[in-house]
Amino acid sequence: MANGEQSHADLSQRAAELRRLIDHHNYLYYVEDRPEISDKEFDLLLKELEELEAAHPELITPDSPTQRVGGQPISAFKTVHHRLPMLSIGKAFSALELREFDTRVRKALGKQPITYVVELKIDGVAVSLIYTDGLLTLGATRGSGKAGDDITENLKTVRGVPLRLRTANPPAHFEARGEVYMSKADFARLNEEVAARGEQRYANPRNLTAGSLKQLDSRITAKRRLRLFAYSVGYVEGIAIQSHLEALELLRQYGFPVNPEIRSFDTMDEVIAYCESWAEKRFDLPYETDGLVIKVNDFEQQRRLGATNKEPRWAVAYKFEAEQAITKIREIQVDVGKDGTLTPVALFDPPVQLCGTTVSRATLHNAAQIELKDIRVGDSVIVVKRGEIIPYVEKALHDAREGKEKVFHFPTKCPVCGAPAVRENGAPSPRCTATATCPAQLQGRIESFAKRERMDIEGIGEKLAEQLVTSGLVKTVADLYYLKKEQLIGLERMGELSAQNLLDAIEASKNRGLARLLAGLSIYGVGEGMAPLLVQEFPSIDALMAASKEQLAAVKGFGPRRAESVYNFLHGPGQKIIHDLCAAGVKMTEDVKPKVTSGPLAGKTVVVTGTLQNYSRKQIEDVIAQHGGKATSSVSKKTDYVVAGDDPGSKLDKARQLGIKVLTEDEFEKLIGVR
Ligand code: 3BD
Repeated sequence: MANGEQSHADLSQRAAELRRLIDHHNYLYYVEDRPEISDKEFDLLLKELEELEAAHPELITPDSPTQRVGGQPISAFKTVHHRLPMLSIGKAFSALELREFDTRVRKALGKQPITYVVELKIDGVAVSLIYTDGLLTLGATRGSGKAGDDITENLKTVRGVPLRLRTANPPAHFEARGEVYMSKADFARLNEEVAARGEQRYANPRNLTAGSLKQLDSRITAKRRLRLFAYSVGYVEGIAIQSHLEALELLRQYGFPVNPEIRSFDTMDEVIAYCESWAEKRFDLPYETDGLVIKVNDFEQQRRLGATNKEPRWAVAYKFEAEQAITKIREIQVDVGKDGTLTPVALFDPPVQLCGTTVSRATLHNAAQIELKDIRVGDSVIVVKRGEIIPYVEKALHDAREGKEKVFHFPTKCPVCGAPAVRENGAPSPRCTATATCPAQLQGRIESFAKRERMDIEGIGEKLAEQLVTSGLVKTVADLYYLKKEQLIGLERMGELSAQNLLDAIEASKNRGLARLLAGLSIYGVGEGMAPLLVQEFPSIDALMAASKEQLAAVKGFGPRRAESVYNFLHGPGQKIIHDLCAAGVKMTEDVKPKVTSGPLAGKTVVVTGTLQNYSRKQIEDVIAQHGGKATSSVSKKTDYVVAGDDPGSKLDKARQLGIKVLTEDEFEKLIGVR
């Protein structure tokens, strides 16, 4: 071999060594918080690996630390549906409310001992990280909790996010959940840079974190020095975890940064003392927190407590005191919503700082509230904000009046279209009567139609909805489906490519099904909650049009008012809209699954554990449902069958303990008659 030249095997070994060293030092820095080498030495290792891989691209591995910063920017984020919803958390604003939580928990669990785990609530952005056979394969935002954006490339740039789990035998599927955040110091430095470029400063680290994760070019995200604290485990296959403390320990072992201030206690008194100990200390932390999260440790207890459709009953977020400020109302502006409701908004002079954000306006809710609180233009007012909750005007300081304050006369005409605004008997605010033509209402309806939970038309937000209305291109939501590329290109800041993307997104929305379509039509009383109930009974638009008011009123959760509203829409202004949507090819039916009430699994609860040969998890759950059964995730006395595949988890042991019938995949198929 020539001088200085190394064999390929040597190079490959060096690359592996460098990867190991870099991962190790990353781990020491971001997880253990005790670096052993300087940033400079670290950069040298990274640079050596980069050069080695540049010269020998065949040495690159998907989990190489050089792969954290990806290649080309992408044009849009894909939507990711979370396998298990990312729930939100109920809030407690005082020690009293924490005690009420404790009482509810103890009442539900009987006289069992309870261990609570208490964590700082990091003020960042919640994300999900999915590892397949140990390798990071998907990273997503929490989004609505049901579905978020695929931001894998951006999350790879977050230091401390392991690209591969630190274990020799990783589970087949592992989902970590955590909060991405930015340190106060990094925030201050980046904000300086932003200001130096003449751009608007960010109000707080959370906004800058959220903005960084929304970048389509991960090279920008990489410069933002984002960090992560993992706080729980989502969907996993191939391992059994019994408690939250075990989950945190596992996350730590797998190489995730877990917050060091987490403690556990057996009494609410101790929990409260720990929470209160952070009231002032939190300002000394290197990152921002907005409270603490208290969780029941034991998973079996968590399961028994369960969750509402929004939040688990086994966790609560303790929020630090709300912040207040005094300012003056310079003006009261009136906004018009999608259903025509006029909403008064106070504009403040000067704007005030609350919970790290600048507040220059706040809703006054409705005309009735202004009267009740006797709020006048020019009044000094107390503005309150609690964490992420929208700021509001608590009260006017009547004693501070100087005599120049003016009583606010609510408009009797819509401030946007000039049509009469009428306050019906008992209504808190007037409504604009030009339902079909008022541009503000139309804009609101378009935005609402395009929302992710409804027709999910990417690209239509406040700005574009406004442009579509003011340009006259869209007069009902049905017009969206008749837009032409040339018309769109005429709009401000709309190029050929974005016009095509928009048309593609609109085209793709045609198949969302009747329930989401109905939820998108801004029919009073019909949203995401009610629309599925309606289509369960009337799974096509023809069936719905043929329904009488009485039949509609009989739908679960409906009643005469909602029925009247649906009926009047369908046989009034909705008629043409539906006709146009239909003619454009928008799907007008819903594939509702009929309820199976007979069959070998009718009324039976089935738990699946391990990997099956012929079915994915989703498929087996569907098959169980098709045969009248209910698939659940954990084994209890109520379980009728456990189907065990390869590598079954602790559920199998539990089933045996409880004497529950265990089936092999073959036996299961025989039972349902497919073999
Ligand atoms: C944190 C839900 C549960 C697993 C649901 C109990 C609501 C943001 O440090 N635990 C934490 C933190 C957040 C959490 C849970 N533990 N949920 C947690 C959390 N230590 N910040 N969150 N989230 C995450 C949310 N995000 C945006 C909009 C609405 N809710």
